[in-house]
Amino acid sequence: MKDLAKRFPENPLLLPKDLAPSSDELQIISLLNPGVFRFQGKTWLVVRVAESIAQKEGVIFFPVLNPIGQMEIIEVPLNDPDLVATDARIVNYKGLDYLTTVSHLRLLVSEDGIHFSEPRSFEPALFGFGELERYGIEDCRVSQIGEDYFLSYTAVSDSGVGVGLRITQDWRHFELKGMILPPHNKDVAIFEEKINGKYYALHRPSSKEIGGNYIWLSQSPDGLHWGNHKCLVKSRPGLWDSARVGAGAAPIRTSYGWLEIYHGANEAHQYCLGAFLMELEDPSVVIARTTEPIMVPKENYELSGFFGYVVFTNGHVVEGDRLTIYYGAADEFVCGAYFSILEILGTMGFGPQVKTT
Ligand code: MAN
Repeated sequence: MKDLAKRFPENPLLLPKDLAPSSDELQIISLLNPGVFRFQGKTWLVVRVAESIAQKEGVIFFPVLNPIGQMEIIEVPLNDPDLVATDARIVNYKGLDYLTTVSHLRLLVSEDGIHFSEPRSFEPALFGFGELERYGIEDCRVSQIGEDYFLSYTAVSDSGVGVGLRITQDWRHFELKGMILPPHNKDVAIFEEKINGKYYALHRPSSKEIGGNYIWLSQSPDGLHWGNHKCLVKSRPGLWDSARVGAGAAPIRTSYGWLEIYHGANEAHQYCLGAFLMELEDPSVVIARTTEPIMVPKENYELSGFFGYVVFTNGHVVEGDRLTIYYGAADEFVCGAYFSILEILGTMGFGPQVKTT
């Protein structure tokens, strides 16, 4: 298995202790899965900050936002027969699902793409707002279309997991567009250009009975209302992406097609990265897909943490052939890695190194 990623020697770039929690009684459990954008000549991250309350022996606490956006803590004895707590990320109590952490999004800025700090005079944090974001907002993708930055993120509540959208031009004022795709859906990557006058997005609805966790494509006249959905990329039995697949950040335009870096996981919840290529004029046509992953967890900070054996990306910067991805490692740390776009295309049989006779 060939791992094409050149990890930053400075990894992990961000650890939970590097930021202050959003209030005194909370602690940051994880910093992960940043959206990425360029603005005013600098590299910016929209990092997911997952918080909880300090745990004490014999009980489990889980946080939820109340209708006016304040954090409330639910406390349950660990030996309560109505509690099912077998996954670090999610618990079930009296038949209802809860997250063990609540996430908000934090803006960080860097001159060199390696050392990040909180910016002055910008909205530093974005929190869940309203009924459909009571369990927080997560895994934001940032797509720049003209002057507008589209923030598509996972909105979690007791009603389910859907996709929220906010739009900004200046990173100070945000228009809240509400839920653009209802539960169960996440991993929305909006293309940064219109194609034949239409907006396009990759998304990941899930079905518990028939179907699975597949990547879909949809179209929109305005970036808000999405239709003409098509199922594009499925999980593959017996391979590294056998249980779920989901889009990373906005597809990258190359002369061979739209290149998408995606995550895939197997039944043991081990997350790797792969790539696929869509036709430029009609992205509903998938031209190629990597058989092997292009990045596999292997460093200590990817193998153990809040949820080990995870590399997950939803943000990148493209400069010529160099693709810099920022990624969540072990669901706890923010890291960076470089790829050569031509090398990724080469593993799918495209690029200048392919001889045509
Ligand atoms: C999964 C994981 C969690 C996340 C929830 C809700 O369980 O990705 O990290 O909080 O889904 O999106």
